[in-house]
Amino acid sequence: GHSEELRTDIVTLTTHIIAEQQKSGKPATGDMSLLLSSIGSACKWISNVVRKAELLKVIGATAITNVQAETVQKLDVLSNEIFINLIKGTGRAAILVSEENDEAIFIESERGHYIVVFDPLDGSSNIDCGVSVGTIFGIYHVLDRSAKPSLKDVLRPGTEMVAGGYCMYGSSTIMVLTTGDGVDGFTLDPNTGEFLLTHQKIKLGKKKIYSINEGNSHAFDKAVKAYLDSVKFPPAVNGKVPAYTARYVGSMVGDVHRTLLYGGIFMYPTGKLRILYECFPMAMLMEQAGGKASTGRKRMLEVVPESIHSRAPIFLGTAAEVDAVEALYKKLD
Ligand code: AHM
Ligand code: MG
Repeated sequence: GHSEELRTDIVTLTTHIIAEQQKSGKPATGDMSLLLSSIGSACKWISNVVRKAELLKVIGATAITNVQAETVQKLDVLSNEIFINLIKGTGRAAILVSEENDEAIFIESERGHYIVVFDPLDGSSNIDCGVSVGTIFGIYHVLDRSAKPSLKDVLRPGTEMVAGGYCMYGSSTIMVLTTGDGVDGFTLDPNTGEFLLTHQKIKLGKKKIYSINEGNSHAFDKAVKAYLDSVKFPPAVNGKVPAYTARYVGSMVGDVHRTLLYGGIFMYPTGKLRILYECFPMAMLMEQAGGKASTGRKRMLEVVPESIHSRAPIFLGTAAEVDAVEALYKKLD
């Protein structure tokens, strides 16, 4: 039979980041490459704990109770510690903002010029039933390298983000990243422990899918209700009703990942999701993949968060769908 030749033209997350930096022609210190590659390492470790979680609960339970009735650490707390330690270890960050920490973390010694905002394990309410969860992150430069880092460096519009992405712990572990020149995806190869470039320059798919927690309908604005009606009850074309398909994982990375690859629109209109480390990175990815992201009333990336954990409504996906939502807001507000 025909045996497939082993490929040798391998592009890893790290080599890809370095190549992109060189291509951009900007003088680079390698700080950003180091940061992104440490985010990659953090995600591998988080992937590992996520994948062991169920087994540890069942098999590890007795072993753990023997050691002073200590409770098993929650996965989101564990993921947060992993992420923080790996980023701090690069010496390239000045401020860290995590969903898990009420206050921003200002790095005192070995400080660099970057700010990393992140949700170490988003969608963790899904973990006990094996549904995909993920890490979301964004990166800013500090405003002024010679000044002492402050919250002013963080409370900035998403248009100033220099990189954003997520890592999804799904049927495989996949890292999706933008540094402002398109979106690329890297799949974790469990054999070599490398993130390999598997999805080059992702462009939003074209399927008609809407994704929303409709249990919150009682709280939806008129515009959202009107939009939902329009996708569920479109006028018939040649005797067929071109209704959309509904998909809702309830895990932002899962819902955004599907939206990127297949197309459609993801909505969380009641303002649960956090601007800095949930909305901005996903909005940046969408725009870089040819889509849009909006609060319904304005471009998501132009929002300026009032505080590090501020929330906003979000609509993201295919440009035409997001435009339709915005038009309804203009009309019905
Ligand atoms: P979390 O940060 O507490 O995990 O909440 C964020 C998650 C998102 O992943 C997801 O889009 C949303 O909450 C789902 O919310 P709901 O369960 O209300 O539909
Ligand atoms: Mg979250």
